Amino acid sequence: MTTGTSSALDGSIFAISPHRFIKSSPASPRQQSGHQARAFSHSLDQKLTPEQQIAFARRFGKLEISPRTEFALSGYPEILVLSNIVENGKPIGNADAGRTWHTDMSYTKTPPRGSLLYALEIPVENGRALGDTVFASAAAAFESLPADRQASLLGLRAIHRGSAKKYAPGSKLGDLIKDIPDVEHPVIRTHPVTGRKAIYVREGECVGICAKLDEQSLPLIKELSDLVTRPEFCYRHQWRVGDLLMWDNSMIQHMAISDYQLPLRRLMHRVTVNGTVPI
Ligand SMILES: O=C(O)CCC(=O)C(=O)O
Ligand SMILES: [Fe+2]
Repeated sequence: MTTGTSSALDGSIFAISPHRFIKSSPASPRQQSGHQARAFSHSLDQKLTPEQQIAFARRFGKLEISPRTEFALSGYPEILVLSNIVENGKPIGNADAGRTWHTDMSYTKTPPRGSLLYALEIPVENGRALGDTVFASAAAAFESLPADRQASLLGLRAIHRGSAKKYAPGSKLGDLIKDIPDVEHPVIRTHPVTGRKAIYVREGECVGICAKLDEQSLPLIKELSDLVTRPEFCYRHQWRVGDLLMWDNSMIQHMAISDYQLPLRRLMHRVTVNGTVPI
């Protein structure tokens, strides 16, 4: 596991200061794929207004409006608040987002292309930040397989089921997505801009492989899921206030670590960029 540098991810996630970009023209396809080529993570010590985060995210495509409207930032339906903070007896954000390994909303026909998460408050205990996020390169995992094994996976399709996801008890998102019909996506996904290939299945969200019996597909889903999250493909981000991380959902899986609770507060603003049908 890499901590403090994101080299394990080979550029499918990056931390950046949008201030340099916001005023310029929309990102070209080449710039848009440029973030595939490098990754870095250091304290950016920046302040972003909701307008600036939204303007920056728009450079990469149209923005999603979350179904969890009760946790949208007031006046900004594009911003989803992730937080454990309770004000006047009411949670101000989604407190349990992403607690298991996943790629965002793979249970939809057009899962988001990328997500931009901005840290406003980070829990700290004994000088150490808590509430890290771990990212795994599903592309590096695929590339680690021998060529014949890679070839055997191309062309397979997996069934993704929203209701199969594990949510914290009482989670409203679980209720919202429980009736979404199953969707099929390729087991090996190709990046729409760079052509890079990555494993796009996750145990607990994929319930089968098309045209295969459960006895074959479930062990395959487990094997590929375990491969993606091997320590050598992971990067664990220890957040600092002001960090903005953007990741590419087609190439990355991630998980939020739940190792803090009130009175330690965590507050994040998340913006999601629309995606296309996975190929
Ligand atoms: O809060 C986090 O660290 C990540 C939550 C998550 O999975 C997401 O924003 O997509
Ligand atoms: Fe997520």
